[in-house]
Amino acid sequence: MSYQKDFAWGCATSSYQIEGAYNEDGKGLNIWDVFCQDKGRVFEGHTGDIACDHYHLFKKDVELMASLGLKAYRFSINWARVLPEGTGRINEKGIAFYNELIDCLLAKNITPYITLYHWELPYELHKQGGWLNPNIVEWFGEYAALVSERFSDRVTNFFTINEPQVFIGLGYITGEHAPGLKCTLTDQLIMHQNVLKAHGRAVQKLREKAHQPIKIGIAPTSSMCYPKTESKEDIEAARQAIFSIPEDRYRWAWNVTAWSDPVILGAFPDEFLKRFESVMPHYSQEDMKLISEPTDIYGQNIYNGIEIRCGEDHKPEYIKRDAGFPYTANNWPITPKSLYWGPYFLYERYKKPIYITENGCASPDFKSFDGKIHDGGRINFLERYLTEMEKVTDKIDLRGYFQWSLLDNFEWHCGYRDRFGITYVDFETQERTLKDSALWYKEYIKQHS
Ligand code: IFM
Repeated sequence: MSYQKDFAWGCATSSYQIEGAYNEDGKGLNIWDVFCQDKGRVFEGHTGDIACDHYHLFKKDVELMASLGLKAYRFSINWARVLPEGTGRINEKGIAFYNELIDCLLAKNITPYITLYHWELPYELHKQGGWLNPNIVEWFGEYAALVSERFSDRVTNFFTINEPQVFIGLGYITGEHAPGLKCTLTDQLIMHQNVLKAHGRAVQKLREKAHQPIKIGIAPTSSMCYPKTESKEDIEAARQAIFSIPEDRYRWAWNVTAWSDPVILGAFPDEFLKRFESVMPHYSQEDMKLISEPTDIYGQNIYNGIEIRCGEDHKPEYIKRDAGFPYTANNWPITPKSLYWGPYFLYERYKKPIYITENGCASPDFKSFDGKIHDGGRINFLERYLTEMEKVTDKIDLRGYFQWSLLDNFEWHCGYRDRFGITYVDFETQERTLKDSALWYKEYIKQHS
């Protein structure tokens, strides 16, 4: 039971959540810039206009990472910063920003992992239909080609799309996230198709333009399922549950298989086909080939899970959480076993080297009289989850872990209320203070590297 030699111990962030500088140096607007202007959409009318001002403070942030001994850093490119209209005209100042960030990371021996899409859809593309327009497959391909051309001389790890479950589920089904739409099921399924095809085109383009061999994967999310006991029956029930598709019409997108099966296995799960075949857009053989363009790695964002046992009818039975069950500050259940059984089941099904591309928690952090942030709850969370993750290392090919997140940041429709960082950010002064959990993580990395 031990981590691989070059295990990528890292932190993750995303551009809109930390960069700020929303209209500087030629950047175009994206759907979140515009969504946040519509007051009442986000908690207390917060916006990502300034966020953590990482655009100006990135050197300091890389210093922080180095001080923690991080081996890897996963960040996303803000599409409209490099292509203000989404396609066509390149913004060289945006490219220069990411070049400097990458160089800074490499100078500190921190390996960069780039995510192409962490929900920053250029507003100009949204006006043309965004994910509903089939042209997005080529738009995304053009963007991927640019990223590869400009950065793959130094960056060799890429994730195409972060959490399609969330940006489709909350952005186009419930409307809580940008662009705030409640689309029909037919449109949702067209977007599902366009996302899958865009992923495939990005894989092709990243590889075509790469200056050296690179590794590519997707980074979805979903609730994991874990068995109540280690009996064969409970394990099988948890396996069935984790790969099933929620029946709730507003939550169908929150599943693993409708996204990852076509990407990795080249086919949709039967349950998905049975439920949606009459509404789904047509998929040609060529489409399926594009969607399943071979990838090298698999990312999964894991925050929590559901305990399952085998019911009397031999079907998975969801176990109700008892009174007193622990929850994070934003009300997510604390379920360390999801970081054992999640990767275990995913590796069994997809047989790809796995990265935990996000894991962490929100906690009610504030400064103590001694000026420090004693976030013991987060330490407890990380210790419990990482203890479970370590146990799975000898059963699967686990390559890395990215704690979410390096900094407190803009938590989407919850604004700056939910603090996920291991670094405390004072959003008035932009002062950064390492929390106790950051120092704990530093020590953990040291001991496990
Ligand atoms: O902040 C988000 C991130 O953007 C995507 N994954 C979950 C995190 C916490 O909600």
